[in-house]
Amino acid sequence: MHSLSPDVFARRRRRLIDEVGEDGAALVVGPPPRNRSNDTDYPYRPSSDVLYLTGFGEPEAVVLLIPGHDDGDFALFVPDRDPNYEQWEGRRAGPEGAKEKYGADQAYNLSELDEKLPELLAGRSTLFYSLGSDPAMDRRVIPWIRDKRHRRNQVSSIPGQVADLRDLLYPQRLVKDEEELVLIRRACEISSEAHILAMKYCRPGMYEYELQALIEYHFRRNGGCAPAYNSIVGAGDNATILHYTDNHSQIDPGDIVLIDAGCEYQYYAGDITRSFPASGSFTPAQRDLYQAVLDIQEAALAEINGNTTVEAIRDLIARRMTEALLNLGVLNGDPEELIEEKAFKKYYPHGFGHPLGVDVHDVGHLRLSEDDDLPLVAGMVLTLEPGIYIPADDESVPEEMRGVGIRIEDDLLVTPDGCENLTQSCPKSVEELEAIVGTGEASALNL
Ligand SMILES: [Mn+2]
Repeated sequence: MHSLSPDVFARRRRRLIDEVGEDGAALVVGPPPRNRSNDTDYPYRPSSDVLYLTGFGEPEAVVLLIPGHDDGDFALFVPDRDPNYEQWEGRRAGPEGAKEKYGADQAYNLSELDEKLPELLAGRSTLFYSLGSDPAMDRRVIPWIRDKRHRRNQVSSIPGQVADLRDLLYPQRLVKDEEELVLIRRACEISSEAHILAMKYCRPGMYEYELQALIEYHFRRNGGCAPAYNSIVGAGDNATILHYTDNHSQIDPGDIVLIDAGCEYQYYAGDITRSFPASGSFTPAQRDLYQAVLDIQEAALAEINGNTTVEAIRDLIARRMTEALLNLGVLNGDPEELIEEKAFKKYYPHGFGHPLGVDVHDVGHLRLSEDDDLPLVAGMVLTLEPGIYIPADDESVPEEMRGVGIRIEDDLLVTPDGCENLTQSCPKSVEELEAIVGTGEASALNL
């Protein structure tokens, strides 16, 4: 099992501390556990920003970076130790553990937060905080700021302005360091193996959730914390629903099965989509649609490098997608007009990808879609995932193509001159898919 060394977190905090400067402070607040039903919670997933800066995984942790503070830059507030809680629910690090294991210069119990925070913020003019990212956190933080503003008349040493922490932290999170790339590579590898398992053991007559179970079994068995997002296993026209997660239909022999699933390994996400024929062979119409998506994906992949932009890739895909839909008889009309109108959006309504990292849609606001005109930079990891989805009831499309959904998604590390496909090992050519689907020894899994 890999994990990040304390040095990695210290380096990340140092970069942020240098940007915040001695006039400011940075505050990151982890969310509380979320209730699932009655007295049962969802498994706790720490805030990605807390994880990125500390690796600390307990609920409601508060990270405070106070550059140049006499007692050290890095203060961590952690849940109070409580023998009763720990007997029932699990171990807690407490302030001592926060110092020893997580490198905090100053560590406090969460119960000390309201008393300690004003003290630690004294003399700072700007508080960097991600206001609006989580309403529950804001409800907690806004009163601090409001109270401080009230008290400002008497105590001039309390921060009077709030700046957006995301402007400093997200550009940093977007470009991956060598240590985290090790974890991302492993997340991608486990994800790829899981897709191969699903391909091998797919049989018409199975239920979608059986393939989901195989995939998630493989994730967990290899040390994955969880699926990085809800696994999508859609057969037939379920594949045309972009975020289909019911996964409870039976798979018919003529179906294309679309699986979009990725492993979260040490809090880093993999994200792969494959679409394959349940029976092991494509119909001619399915094959034409599939090959069209694959050609577009490979054309775009060849253009991704550290010297291009999101806009250039998006334009290339818009053009290629329009041409492909015309060739397939799905769209009709003048190519230039159709591109101008974005007519392809009816059949390919999403962006071509997104950055990948601690979050599956990494660093919040970026989707590489619509109006983003972001330069691609070496060290970014992003997905490339064109698709074509033909609604079952679309009578303007040749009948044999209706109710087919295809998406092909790989995870790419941008390099100065090109990109490295981190999910290369997951089969995607027509020949590879037809050769592998259904070849698993049924007795091995008691199918
Ligand atoms: Mn994706």
